[in-house]
Amino acid sequence: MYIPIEEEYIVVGDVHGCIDELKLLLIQNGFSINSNGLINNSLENKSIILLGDFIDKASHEKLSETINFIYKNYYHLNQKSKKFYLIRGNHEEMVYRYILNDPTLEITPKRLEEKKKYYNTVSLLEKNSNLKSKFLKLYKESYPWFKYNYNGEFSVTLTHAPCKEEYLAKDNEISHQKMIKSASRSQNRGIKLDTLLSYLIEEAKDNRHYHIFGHLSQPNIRVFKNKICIDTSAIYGDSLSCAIIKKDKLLFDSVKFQNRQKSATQEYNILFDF
Ligand SMILES: [Mn+2]
Repeated sequence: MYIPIEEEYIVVGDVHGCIDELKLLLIQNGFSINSNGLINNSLENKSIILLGDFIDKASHEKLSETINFIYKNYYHLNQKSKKFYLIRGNHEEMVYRYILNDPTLEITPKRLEEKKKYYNTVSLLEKNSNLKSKFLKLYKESYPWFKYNYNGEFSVTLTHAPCKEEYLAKDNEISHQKMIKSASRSQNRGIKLDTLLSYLIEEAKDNRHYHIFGHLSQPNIRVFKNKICIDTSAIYGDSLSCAIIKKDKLLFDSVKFQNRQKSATQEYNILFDF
């Protein structure tokens, strides 16, 4: 879906329940948040885009706060014109399938273990129907890609996961799946990301038609030519990052993990590690 080029965008990487960091990042970028948790929309030409995976991994308390904050502000900011966009991540998709008992999701002992281990939002939504209906509404508002097409020299395509160019910004079921989720690292342990996702390096170009994605939980923003990963592992105790798109400029900003909840742990598999 193409987004208006008259707007300035703040594109935030994988939030995973890091609500304190999300608020701080927005404030750091000129937004204010009132005592009711509403984002001030006097910044008329600034829009917010979340790059997907705003749920899971965090505590139930922080996940509730995150869903409530996004829900409230999604409808608040989009009253007159669209100012808040949601990209669909693999975590939103899996949680959606679990809570709607998707018949194509075979429930095996392994699945039940994964549900507990990776998708802890499911048990939260199962016990809170109000939060569940908010999540479902947000899920239906989310989309696999947005594209900012400034001119022939500069564009930015946004997806949750990296994908091959043949799938990028395409509207068919396979392309949507590819933009939501890339090859699983948990099922390819020991393989370097640069091997697993070698197409990213092969397809990268020295031009200003950028592809920005999250999903790969990196220690910092990773850039190779026009391919950029902005998932900087907030819930793993690193930072929450954003890209700022303003006319034909691309900038970045981050806030550190605030230690207001327990961080998750992971072993880094670094992208563009050469
Ligand atoms: Mn993801």
